[in-house]
Amino acid sequence: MVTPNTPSSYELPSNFLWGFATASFQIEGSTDAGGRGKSIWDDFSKIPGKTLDGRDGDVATDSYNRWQEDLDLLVSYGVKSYRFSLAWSRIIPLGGRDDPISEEGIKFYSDFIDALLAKGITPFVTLYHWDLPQTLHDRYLGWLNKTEIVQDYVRYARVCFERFGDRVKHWLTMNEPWCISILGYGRGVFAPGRSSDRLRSPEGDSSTEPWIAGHSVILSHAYAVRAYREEFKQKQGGEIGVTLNGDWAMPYDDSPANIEAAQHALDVAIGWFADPIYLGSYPAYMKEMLGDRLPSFTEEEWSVVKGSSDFYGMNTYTTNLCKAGGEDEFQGNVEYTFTRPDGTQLGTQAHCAWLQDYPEGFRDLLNYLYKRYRKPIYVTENGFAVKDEDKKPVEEALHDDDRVQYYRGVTDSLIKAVNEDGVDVRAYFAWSLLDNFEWADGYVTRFGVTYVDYKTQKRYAKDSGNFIAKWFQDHVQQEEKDAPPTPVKNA
Ligand code: PNW
Repeated sequence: MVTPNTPSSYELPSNFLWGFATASFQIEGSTDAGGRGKSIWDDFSKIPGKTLDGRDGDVATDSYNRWQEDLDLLVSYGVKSYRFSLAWSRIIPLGGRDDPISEEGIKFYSDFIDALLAKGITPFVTLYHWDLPQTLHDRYLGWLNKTEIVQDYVRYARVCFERFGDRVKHWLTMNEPWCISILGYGRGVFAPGRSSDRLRSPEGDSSTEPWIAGHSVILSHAYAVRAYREEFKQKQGGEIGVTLNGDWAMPYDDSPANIEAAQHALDVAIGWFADPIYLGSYPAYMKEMLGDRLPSFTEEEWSVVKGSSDFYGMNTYTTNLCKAGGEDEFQGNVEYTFTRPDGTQLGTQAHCAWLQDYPEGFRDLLNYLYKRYRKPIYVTENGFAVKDEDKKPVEEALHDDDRVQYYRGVTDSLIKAVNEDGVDVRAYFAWSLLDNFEWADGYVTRFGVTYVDYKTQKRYAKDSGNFIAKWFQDHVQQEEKDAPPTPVKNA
Protein backbone atom coordinates (compact mmCIF):
# COMPACT_ATOMS: atom_id res chain seq x y z
CA MET A 1 0.00 0.00 0.00
CA VAL A 2 1.01 3.56 -0.49
CA THR A 3 2.83 5.04 2.41
CA PRO A 4 1.28 8.40 3.16
CA ASN A 5 4.41 9.82 4.75
CA THR A 6 6.25 11.13 1.73
CA PRO A 7 7.79 14.46 2.79
CA SER A 8 6.18 17.36 0.95
CA SER A 9 9.63 18.78 0.27
CA TYR A 10 10.36 16.00 -2.24
CA GLU A 11 10.40 17.21 -5.81
CA LEU A 12 11.59 16.51 -9.33
CA PRO A 13 13.98 18.82 -11.18
CA SER A 14 12.56 21.54 -13.41
CA ASN A 15 13.86 19.86 -16.57
CA PHE A 16 12.05 16.60 -15.74
CA LEU A 17 10.00 15.51 -18.77
CA TRP A 18 6.55 14.08 -18.16
CA GLY A 19 3.64 13.26 -20.36
CA PHE A 20 1.83 10.42 -22.05
CA ALA A 21 2.78 7.81 -24.65
CA THR A 22 1.13 6.23 -27.68
CA ALA A 23 2.18 4.26 -30.76
CA SER A 24 1.31 4.73 -34.44
CA PHE A 25 -0.58 1.51 -35.16
CA GLN A 26 -2.52 1.72 -31.91
CA ILE A 27 -4.00 5.17 -32.60
CA GLU A 28 -3.70 6.32 -36.20
CA GLY A 29 -6.11 4.24 -38.26
CA SER A 30 -6.37 5.49 -41.88
CA THR A 31 -4.20 2.61 -42.95
CA ASP A 32 -4.59 3.49 -46.64
CA ALA A 33 -4.18 7.24 -46.37
CA GLY A 34 -1.30 9.27 -47.74
CA GLY A 35 0.24 6.38 -49.65
CA ARG A 36 0.93 4.35 -46.51
CA GLY A 37 2.14 0.82 -47.17
CA LYS A 38 0.81 -2.12 -45.18
CA SER A 39 2.45 -3.16 -41.93
CA ILE A 40 2.58 -6.69 -40.53
CA TRP A 41 -0.20 -5.73 -38.10
CA ASP A 42 -2.66 -4.76 -40.87
CA ASP A 43 -3.39 -8.30 -42.07
CA PHE A 44 -2.47 -10.08 -38.85
CA SER A 45 -5.14 -8.22 -36.89
CA LYS A 46 -7.73 -9.30 -39.47
CA ILE A 47 -7.07 -13.04 -39.13
CA PRO A 48 -9.96 -14.53 -37.13
CA GLY A 49 -8.89 -15.29 -33.58
CA LYS A 50 -5.85 -13.03 -33.47
CA THR A 51 -7.56 -10.24 -31.53
CA LEU A 52 -9.91 -10.85 -28.60
CA ASP A 53 -12.81 -8.89 -30.10
CA GLY A 54 -11.99 -9.69 -33.73
CA ARG A 55 -11.32 -6.03 -34.44
CA ASP A 56 -8.37 -4.55 -36.36
CA GLY A 57 -6.43 -1.28 -36.55
CA ASP A 58 -8.15 0.26 -39.58
CA VAL A 59 -9.76 3.03 -37.53
CA ALA A 60 -8.25 2.76 -34.03
CA THR A 61 -8.69 6.18 -32.37
CA ASP A 62 -8.67 7.87 -35.77
CA SER A 63 -5.73 9.99 -34.70
CA TYR A 64 -4.48 10.36 -38.27
CA ASN A 65 -7.50 12.65 -38.76
CA ARG A 66 -7.91 13.82 -35.18
CA TRP A 67 -4.37 14.74 -34.29
CA GLN A 68 -5.42 18.31 -33.54
CA GLU A 69 -7.82 16.98 -30.95
CA ASP A 70 -5.11 14.81 -29.42
CA LEU A 71 -2.86 17.83 -29.28
CA ASP A 72 -5.57 19.87 -27.51
CA LEU A 73 -5.86 17.05 -25.03
CA LEU A 74 -2.13 17.11 -24.33
CA VAL A 75 -2.31 20.85 -23.85
CA SER A 76 -5.25 20.51 -21.48
CA TYR A 77 -3.26 18.08 -19.33
CA GLY A 78 -0.34 20.51 -19.36
CA VAL A 79 2.27 17.92 -20.39
CA LYS A 80 5.88 18.80 -21.06
CA SER A 81 6.45 16.02 -23.53
CA TYR A 82 4.64 13.49 -25.72
CA ARG A 83 5.98 10.11 -26.72
CA PHE A 84 4.64 8.78 -30.02
CA SER A 85 5.93 6.56 -32.79
CA LEU A 86 6.41 6.94 -36.52
CA ALA A 87 4.91 4.38 -38.89
CA TRP A 88 7.81 3.17 -41.04
CA SER A 89 5.38 2.32 -43.88
CA ARG A 90 3.98 5.87 -43.95
CA ILE A 91 7.48 7.21 -44.50
CA ILE A 92 8.80 4.45 -46.80
CA PRO A 93 5.69 2.54 -47.92
CA LEU A 94 7.59 -0.55 -49.06
CA GLY A 95 10.16 -0.17 -46.31
CA GLY A 96 13.41 -1.02 -48.10
CA ARG A 97 16.62 0.94 -48.56
CA ASP A 98 16.04 1.42 -52.29
CA ASP A 99 12.31 2.08 -52.04
CA PRO A 100 10.82 5.55 -52.48
CA ILE A 101 10.05 7.93 -49.65
CA SER A 102 6.48 9.18 -49.26
CA GLU A 103 6.48 12.95 -48.96
CA GLU A 104 2.90 12.79 -47.73
CA GLY A 105 3.92 10.54 -44.89
CA ILE A 106 6.81 12.84 -44.00
CA LYS A 107 4.51 15.85 -44.06
CA PHE A 108 2.00 14.23 -41.71
CA TYR A 109 4.62 13.78 -38.98
CA SER A 110 6.43 16.99 -39.77
CA ASP A 111 3.27 19.06 -39.28
CA PHE A 112 2.49 17.23 -36.08
CA ILE A 113 5.98 17.86 -34.71
CA ASP A 114 5.69 21.56 -35.57
CA ALA A 115 2.32 21.75 -33.85
CA LEU A 116 3.68 20.11 -30.69
CA LEU A 117 6.62 22.50 -30.57
CA ALA A 118 4.34 25.48 -31.12
CA LYS A 119 2.56 24.44 -27.91
CA GLY A 120 5.84 24.00 -26.04
CA ILE A 121 5.57 20.19 -25.97
CA THR A 122 8.78 18.22 -26.47
CA PRO A 123 8.44 15.39 -29.00
CA PHE A 124 9.85 12.06 -27.80
CA VAL A 125 9.90 9.86 -30.87
CA THR A 126 9.97 6.08 -31.24
CA LEU A 127 11.18 4.89 -34.63
CA TYR A 128 9.84 1.36 -34.35
CA HIS A 129 6.81 0.34 -32.35
CA TRP A 130 6.05 -3.01 -34.00
CA ASP A 131 4.52 -1.97 -37.34
CA LEU A 132 7.10 -3.49 -39.69
CA PRO A 133 6.39 -2.81 -43.38
CA GLN A 134 4.65 -5.93 -44.68
CA THR A 135 6.84 -5.90 -47.80
CA LEU A 136 9.96 -6.53 -45.71
CA HIS A 137 8.34 -9.56 -44.16
CA ASP A 138 7.28 -10.81 -47.60
CA ARG A 139 10.70 -10.19 -49.11
CA TYR A 140 12.93 -11.78 -46.51
CA LEU A 141 11.03 -12.49 -43.25
CA GLY A 142 11.80 -9.17 -41.62
CA TRP A 143 13.66 -9.50 -38.32
CA LEU A 144 14.73 -13.05 -39.16
CA ASN A 145 17.09 -11.78 -41.83
CA LYS A 146 19.80 -9.82 -40.10
CA THR A 147 21.81 -8.62 -43.10
CA GLU A 148 18.77 -7.26 -44.93
CA ILE A 149 16.86 -5.77 -42.01
CA VAL A 150 19.82 -3.94 -40.51
CA GLN A 151 20.42 -2.06 -43.74
CA ASP A 152 16.75 -1.29 -44.32
CA TYR A 153 16.20 -0.16 -40.75
CA VAL A 154 19.26 2.08 -40.73
CA ARG A 155 18.18 3.74 -43.95
CA TYR A 156 14.70 4.35 -42.47
CA ALA A 157 16.28 5.80 -39.32
CA ARG A 158 18.53 8.08 -41.40
CA VAL A 159 15.52 9.42 -43.31
CA CYS A 160 13.86 10.27 -39.99
CA PHE A 161 16.99 11.97 -38.60
CA GLU A 162 17.35 13.96 -41.83
CA ARG A 163 13.75 15.08 -42.01
CA PHE A 164 12.82 15.51 -38.35
CA GLY A 165 16.11 15.74 -36.47
CA ASP A 166 16.26 19.52 -36.69
CA ARG A 167 13.26 19.50 -34.32
CA VAL A 168 13.30 16.11 -32.58
CA LYS A 169 15.98 15.86 -29.88
CA HIS A 170 14.86 12.64 -28.18
CA TRP A 171 14.92 9.41 -30.17
CA LEU A 172 14.02 5.85 -29.24
CA THR A 173 15.17 3.27 -31.76
CA MET A 174 13.03 0.31 -30.73
CA ASN A 175 10.10 -0.29 -28.46
CA GLU A 176 10.46 -3.46 -26.37
CA PRO A 177 12.75 -5.87 -28.23
CA TRP A 178 11.63 -8.71 -25.93
CA CYS A 179 8.01 -8.29 -27.07
CA ILE A 180 9.02 -8.01 -30.74
CA SER A 181 11.01 -11.24 -30.54
CA ILE A 182 9.11 -13.42 -28.10
CA LEU A 183 5.54 -12.40 -28.80
CA GLY A 184 6.05 -12.16 -32.57
CA TYR A 185 8.37 -15.13 -33.23
CA GLY A 186 8.12 -17.34 -30.13
CA ARG A 187 4.61 -17.32 -28.71
CA GLY A 188 3.20 -16.11 -32.01
CA VAL A 189 0.53 -13.95 -30.37
CA PHE A 190 1.74 -10.73 -32.03
CA ALA A 191 2.47 -10.10 -35.72
CA PRO A 192 3.94 -11.78 -37.67
CA GLY A 193 2.58 -14.58 -35.49
CA ARG A 194 5.28 -17.21 -36.01
CA SER A 195 5.49 -20.11 -33.58
CA SER A 196 6.17 -23.85 -33.37
CA ASP A 197 2.61 -24.27 -32.18
CA ARG A 198 0.96 -25.51 -35.39
CA LEU A 199 -2.50 -24.76 -34.02
CA ARG A 200 -1.46 -21.16 -33.96
CA SER A 201 0.88 -20.78 -36.88
CA PRO A 202 1.63 -22.58 -40.15
CA GLU A 203 5.33 -21.86 -39.76
CA GLY A 204 7.97 -20.85 -37.31
CA ASP A 205 10.41 -22.38 -34.86
CA SER A 206 10.02 -21.08 -31.32
CA SER A 207 13.30 -22.61 -30.20
CA THR A 208 15.46 -20.52 -32.53
CA GLU A 209 13.57 -17.69 -34.22
CA PRO A 210 12.94 -15.40 -31.23
CA TRP A 211 16.65 -15.34 -30.40
CA ILE A 212 17.52 -14.59 -34.03
CA ALA A 213 14.93 -11.80 -34.22
CA GLY A 214 16.28 -10.29 -30.99
CA HIS A 215 19.78 -10.37 -32.43
CA SER A 216 18.66 -8.42 -35.52
CA VAL A 217 16.81 -5.92 -33.35
CA ILE A 218 19.91 -5.25 -31.25
CA LEU A 219 22.09 -4.79 -34.32
CA SER A 220 19.59 -2.59 -36.14
CA HIS A 221 19.30 -0.40 -33.06
CA ALA A 222 23.07 -0.21 -32.65
CA TYR A 223 23.88 0.65 -36.27
CA ALA A 224 21.16 3.31 -36.31
CA VAL A 225 22.66 4.85 -33.18
CA ARG A 226 26.09 4.81 -34.79
CA ALA A 227 24.66 6.59 -37.83
CA TYR A 228 23.02 9.21 -35.61
CA ARG A 229 26.18 9.83 -33.61
CA GLU A 230 28.45 10.00 -36.63
CA GLU A 231 26.28 11.92 -39.05
CA PHE A 232 23.69 13.92 -37.10
CA LYS A 233 24.40 14.34 -33.43
CA GLN A 234 26.96 17.08 -33.71
CA LYS A 235 24.69 19.26 -35.80
CA GLN A 236 21.36 18.36 -34.23
CA GLY A 237 22.44 17.87 -30.63
CA GLY A 238 19.86 15.25 -29.68
CA GLU A 239 20.08 11.99 -27.76
CA ILE A 240 19.18 8.47 -28.72
CA GLY A 241 18.58 5.17 -27.02
CA VAL A 242 16.44 2.08 -26.81
CA THR A 243 13.46 1.31 -24.62
CA LEU A 244 13.14 -2.11 -23.00
CA ASN A 245 10.18 -3.71 -21.32
CA GLY A 246 10.84 -5.39 -18.02
CA ASP A 247 8.90 -5.98 -14.85
CA TRP A 248 10.36 -6.34 -11.40
CA ALA A 249 11.08 -9.95 -10.42
CA MET A 250 10.69 -10.80 -6.77
CA PRO A 251 11.62 -14.18 -5.28
CA TYR A 252 8.51 -16.10 -4.26
CA ASP A 253 10.14 -16.76 -0.87
CA ASP A 254 13.62 -16.75 0.75
CA SER A 255 14.76 -20.06 -0.69
CA PRO A 256 18.07 -19.79 -2.58
CA ALA A 257 16.48 -21.50 -5.61
CA ASN A 258 13.77 -18.86 -5.85
CA ILE A 259 16.19 -16.01 -5.27
CA GLU A 260 18.21 -17.36 -8.18
CA ALA A 261 15.03 -17.79 -10.25
CA ALA A 262 14.20 -14.10 -9.86
CA GLN A 263 17.63 -13.17 -11.20
CA HIS A 264 17.18 -15.57 -14.13
CA ALA A 265 13.87 -13.89 -14.92
CA LEU A 266 15.60 -10.51 -15.05
CA ASP A 267 18.47 -11.91 -17.14
CA VAL A 268 16.11 -13.05 -19.88
CA ALA A 269 13.49 -10.28 -19.75
CA ILE A 270 15.98 -7.42 -19.49
CA GLY A 271 19.60 -8.61 -19.52
CA TRP A 272 19.26 -10.27 -22.95
CA PHE A 273 19.21 -6.75 -24.43
CA ALA A 274 20.46 -4.45 -21.69
CA ASP A 275 23.65 -6.36 -20.89
CA PRO A 276 24.98 -6.27 -24.47
CA ILE A 277 23.92 -2.66 -24.99
CA TYR A 278 25.12 -1.18 -21.68
CA LEU A 279 27.76 -3.66 -20.52
CA GLY A 280 29.04 -5.27 -23.71
CA SER A 281 28.35 -8.91 -22.85
CA TYR A 282 25.48 -11.39 -22.52
CA PRO A 283 24.26 -12.48 -19.09
CA ALA A 284 25.93 -15.81 -18.29
CA TYR A 285 22.49 -17.37 -17.82
CA MET A 286 21.43 -16.52 -21.39
CA LYS A 287 24.40 -18.53 -22.68
CA GLU A 288 23.82 -21.35 -20.23
CA MET A 289 20.13 -21.60 -21.11
CA LEU A 290 20.46 -21.34 -24.90
CA GLY A 291 23.93 -22.63 -25.74
CA ASP A 292 24.57 -22.17 -29.45
CA ARG A 293 21.00 -21.10 -30.08
CA LEU A 294 22.04 -17.66 -28.80
CA PRO A 295 23.46 -15.87 -31.86
CA SER A 296 26.89 -14.36 -31.23
CA PHE A 297 28.25 -10.98 -32.22
CA THR A 298 31.52 -10.47 -34.06
CA GLU A 299 34.21 -8.25 -32.51
CA GLU A 300 33.20 -5.41 -34.80
CA GLU A 301 29.51 -5.85 -33.93
CA TRP A 302 30.28 -5.81 -30.21
CA SER A 303 32.08 -2.53 -30.64
CA VAL A 304 28.95 -1.02 -32.20
CA VAL A 305 26.53 -2.59 -29.71
CA LYS A 306 28.36 -1.75 -26.48
CA GLY A 307 27.47 1.73 -25.29
CA SER A 308 24.80 2.23 -27.95
CA SER A 309 22.22 3.93 -25.76
CA ASP A 310 22.50 7.37 -24.18
CA PHE A 311 20.00 6.51 -21.42
CA TYR A 312 17.99 3.62 -20.07
CA GLY A 313 14.47 3.61 -21.58
CA MET A 314 12.25 1.71 -19.15
CA ASN A 315 8.76 0.35 -19.87
CA THR A 316 7.29 -1.34 -16.83
CA TYR A 317 3.88 -2.40 -15.63
CA THR A 318 4.02 -4.92 -12.82
CA THR A 319 5.99 -7.23 -10.53
CA ASN A 320 6.15 -11.00 -10.77
CA LEU A 321 6.79 -13.41 -7.92
CA CYS A 322 9.31 -15.91 -9.25
CA LYS A 323 9.63 -19.62 -8.52
CA ALA A 324 12.32 -21.93 -9.82
CA GLY A 325 11.13 -24.46 -12.37
CA GLY A 326 8.92 -24.57 -15.38
CA GLU A 327 9.94 -24.89 -18.99
CA ASP A 328 9.22 -21.45 -20.35
CA GLU A 329 12.50 -20.26 -21.81
CA PHE A 330 10.91 -16.94 -22.67
CA GLN A 331 10.84 -16.11 -19.00
CA GLY A 332 14.09 -17.87 -18.12
CA ASN A 333 12.55 -21.24 -17.17
CA VAL A 334 11.01 -19.53 -14.20
CA GLU A 335 7.40 -19.68 -13.04
CA TYR A 336 5.57 -16.42 -12.49
CA THR A 337 2.77 -15.94 -10.00
CA PHE A 338 0.90 -13.14 -8.24
CA THR A 339 -0.15 -15.37 -5.35
CA ARG A 340 2.06 -15.09 -2.29
CA PRO A 341 2.96 -18.15 -0.20
CA ASP A 342 0.23 -17.15 2.30
CA GLY A 343 -2.38 -17.23 -0.48
CA THR A 344 -2.90 -13.46 -0.75
CA GLN A 345 -2.58 -11.56 -4.01
CA LEU A 346 0.32 -9.23 -4.67
CA GLY A 347 -1.98 -6.37 -5.65
CA THR A 348 -5.10 -5.25 -7.46
CA GLN A 349 -5.76 -7.31 -10.60
CA ALA A 350 -5.91 -5.46 -13.93
CA HIS A 351 -8.09 -6.42 -16.88
CA CYS A 352 -5.23 -8.36 -18.46
CA ALA A 353 -3.96 -11.45 -16.66
CA TRP A 354 -0.30 -10.38 -16.62
CA LEU A 355 -0.77 -7.18 -14.61
CA GLN A 356 -1.24 -6.48 -10.91
CA ASP A 357 -0.60 -3.23 -9.09
CA TYR A 358 2.54 -3.35 -6.89
CA PRO A 359 4.21 0.07 -6.64
CA GLU A 360 7.07 -1.08 -4.40
CA GLY A 361 8.31 -3.15 -7.33
CA PHE A 362 8.55 -0.02 -9.47
CA ARG A 363 10.97 1.52 -6.97
CA ASP A 364 12.97 -1.72 -6.66
CA LEU A 365 13.28 -1.96 -10.44
CA LEU A 366 14.50 1.64 -10.74
CA ASN A 367 17.17 0.92 -8.13
CA TYR A 368 18.21 -2.35 -9.77
CA LEU A 369 18.54 -0.79 -13.23
CA TYR A 370 20.39 2.27 -12.02
CA LYS A 371 22.86 0.22 -10.04
CA ARG A 372 23.48 -2.30 -12.80
CA TYR A 373 23.55 -0.06 -15.88
CA ARG A 374 24.50 3.36 -14.47
CA LYS A 375 22.52 5.39 -16.96
CA PRO A 376 19.94 8.13 -16.47
CA ILE A 377 16.53 6.47 -16.62
CA TYR A 378 13.60 7.57 -18.77
CA VAL A 379 10.38 5.83 -17.83
CA THR A 380 8.86 5.63 -21.29
CA GLU A 381 5.75 3.57 -20.41
CA ASN A 382 3.85 2.66 -17.30
CA GLY A 383 0.14 2.06 -16.87
CA PHE A 384 -2.83 0.00 -15.80
CA ALA A 385 -5.98 -1.45 -17.43
CA VAL A 386 -9.00 -1.34 -15.13
CA LYS A 387 -10.98 -4.56 -14.97
CA ASP A 388 -14.10 -4.57 -17.16
CA GLU A 389 -13.75 -0.90 -18.02
CA ASP A 390 -14.99 -1.75 -21.53
CA LYS A 391 -18.33 -2.86 -20.07
CA LYS A 392 -18.96 0.31 -18.09
CA PRO A 393 -20.92 3.31 -19.30
CA VAL A 394 -18.70 6.33 -19.92
CA GLU A 395 -19.72 8.24 -16.78
CA GLU A 396 -18.65 5.30 -14.67
CA ALA A 397 -15.49 4.50 -16.61
CA LEU A 398 -14.24 8.04 -16.05
CA HIS A 399 -13.93 7.33 -12.34
CA ASP A 400 -11.11 4.86 -12.79
CA ASP A 401 -10.21 4.43 -9.13
CA ASP A 402 -7.94 1.41 -9.59
CA ARG A 403 -5.89 3.30 -12.16
CA VAL A 404 -5.70 6.40 -9.94
CA GLN A 405 -4.54 4.17 -7.09
CA TYR A 406 -1.92 2.63 -9.41
CA TYR A 407 -0.53 6.01 -10.45
CA ARG A 408 -0.64 7.28 -6.88
CA GLY A 409 1.57 4.38 -5.86
CA VAL A 410 3.94 4.64 -8.76
CA THR A 411 4.47 8.40 -8.51
CA ASP A 412 5.16 7.98 -4.80
CA SER A 413 7.74 5.28 -5.59
CA LEU A 414 9.23 7.47 -8.29
CA ILE A 415 9.76 10.52 -6.11
CA LYS A 416 11.23 8.40 -3.31
CA ALA A 417 13.61 6.67 -5.71
CA VAL A 418 14.82 10.10 -6.81
CA ASN A 419 14.92 11.83 -3.42
CA GLU A 420 15.85 8.98 -1.08
CA ASP A 421 17.71 6.49 -3.25
CA GLY A 422 19.46 8.95 -5.56
CA VAL A 423 18.27 7.28 -8.77
CA ASP A 424 18.71 9.61 -11.75
CA VAL A 425 15.24 9.53 -13.36
CA ARG A 426 14.67 12.19 -15.99
CA ALA A 427 11.34 11.42 -17.59
CA TYR A 428 8.02 9.69 -16.99
CA PHE A 429 5.42 8.81 -19.61
CA ALA A 430 2.17 7.14 -18.62
CA TRP A 431 0.73 4.57 -21.00
CA SER A 432 -1.44 5.78 -22.58
CA LEU A 433 -2.81 9.18 -23.58
CA LEU A 434 -5.91 7.42 -24.91
CA ASP A 435 -7.66 4.09 -24.85
CA ASN A 436 -6.49 2.50 -28.08
CA PHE A 437 -5.90 -0.66 -30.12
CA GLU A 438 -4.37 -2.93 -27.49
CA TRP A 439 -2.77 -5.42 -29.93
CA ALA A 440 -4.01 -8.98 -29.39
CA ASP A 441 -6.57 -7.65 -26.89
CA GLY A 442 -8.23 -5.52 -29.56
CA TYR A 443 -10.23 -2.74 -27.93
CA VAL A 444 -11.32 -4.79 -24.93
CA THR A 445 -8.43 -3.78 -22.71
CA ARG A 446 -8.23 -0.05 -22.08
CA PHE A 447 -5.00 1.57 -20.91
CA GLY A 448 -5.95 5.20 -21.54
CA VAL A 449 -6.01 8.05 -19.04
CA THR A 450 -8.53 9.43 -21.53
CA TYR A 451 -11.66 7.47 -22.38
CA VAL A 452 -12.43 6.95 -26.05
CA ASP A 453 -16.02 6.30 -27.09
CA TYR A 454 -15.37 4.19 -30.17
CA LYS A 455 -18.80 4.95 -31.63
CA THR A 456 -18.25 8.69 -31.76
CA GLN A 457 -14.46 8.85 -31.29
CA LYS A 458 -15.09 11.40 -28.55
CA ARG A 459 -12.41 11.70 -25.89
CA TYR A 460 -13.15 12.21 -22.16
CA ALA A 461 -10.53 12.79 -19.48
CA LYS A 462 -10.58 10.09 -16.81
CA ASP A 463 -9.79 10.82 -13.16
CA SER A 464 -6.37 9.22 -13.68
CA GLY A 465 -5.46 11.72 -16.40
CA ASN A 466 -6.32 14.58 -14.11
CA PHE A 467 -4.49 12.94 -11.23
CA ILE A 468 -1.26 12.62 -13.22
CA ALA A 469 -1.49 16.16 -14.57
CA LYS A 470 -1.92 17.61 -11.11
CA TRP A 471 0.71 15.39 -9.50
CA PHE A 472 3.45 16.42 -11.91
CA GLN A 473 2.45 20.07 -11.81
CA ASP A 474 2.75 19.89 -8.01
CA HIS A 475 6.02 17.98 -7.89
CA VAL A 476 8.15 19.23 -10.75
CA GLN A 477 10.06 22.35 -9.76
CA GLN A 478 9.06 25.50 -11.52
CA GLU A 479 11.40 26.48 -14.27
CA GLU A 480 13.64 29.30 -13.16
CA LYS A 481 12.48 32.53 -14.63
CA ASP A 482 15.13 34.03 -16.84
CA ALA A 483 17.42 35.53 -14.26
CA PRO A 484 18.12 39.19 -14.90
CA PRO A 485 21.61 39.54 -16.34
CA THR A 486 24.16 40.28 -13.68
CA PRO A 487 25.47 43.74 -14.35
CA VAL A 488 29.09 43.63 -15.35
CA LYS A 489 31.09 45.74 -13.02
CA ASN A 490 33.67 47.90 -14.57
CA ALA A 491 37.00 47.61 -12.88
C1 PNW B 1 3.52 -2.59 -24.12
N1 PNW B 1 3.19 -8.54 -21.56
O1 PNW B 1 3.30 -3.90 -24.52
C2 PNW B 1 3.57 -1.81 -25.42
O2 PNW B 1 4.73 -1.05 -25.60
C3 PNW B 1 2.34 -1.01 -25.71
O3 PNW B 1 2.23 -0.83 -27.08
C4 PNW B 1 1.14 -1.70 -25.07
O4 PNW B 1 -0.07 -1.10 -25.44
C5 PNW B 1 1.33 -1.63 -23.57
O5 PNW B 1 2.56 -2.22 -23.18
C6 PNW B 1 0.23 -2.29 -22.76
O6 PNW B 1 0.18 -3.66 -23.00
C7 PNW B 1 3.27 -5.00 -23.71
O7 PNW B 1 2.52 -9.50 -21.97
C8 PNW B 1 2.54 -6.07 -24.15
O8 PNW B 1 3.89 -8.64 -20.47
C9 PNW B 1 2.50 -7.26 -23.45
C10 PNW B 1 3.23 -7.34 -22.27
C11 PNW B 1 3.97 -6.25 -21.81
C12 PNW B 1 3.98 -5.09 -22.53
